[in-house]
Amino acid sequence: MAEETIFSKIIRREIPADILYQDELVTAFRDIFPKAPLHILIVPNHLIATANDVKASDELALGRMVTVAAKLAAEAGIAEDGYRLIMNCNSHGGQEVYHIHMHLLGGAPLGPMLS
Ligand code: DGP
Repeated sequence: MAEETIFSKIIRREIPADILYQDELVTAFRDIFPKAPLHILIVPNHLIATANDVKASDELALGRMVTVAAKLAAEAGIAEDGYRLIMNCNSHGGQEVYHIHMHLLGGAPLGPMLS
């Protein structure tokens, strides 16, 4: 059983975060250490630790994460120029918070992915 992280407290609004979107499946909030002019995290409301733990029953929430990312990118005016969606998995992927999340990064040219 995965342990809750700080993201569960953000989702339940027990600690402060700049929440931009929330529905019954997902929550989106600004990353506290932004790596781009726009850096938003989109997370499922229920705890899934990593991409390795995703089950078929999670597909609705995971799909919603993408549609919400696109909606927030459009609202921020960066959809046409483009943006990057990233999900890190485990240590080699650079995952630090073990509540699966999608990074939405944009607002400037981001350069090649693996530079
Ligand atoms: P990752 O390395 O993929 O696990 O990214 C975790 C991100 O979470 C990292 O960019 C910083 C962000 N983060 C960590 N703690 C907090 C927090 O308490 N609040 C917010 N808004 N972001 C956080």
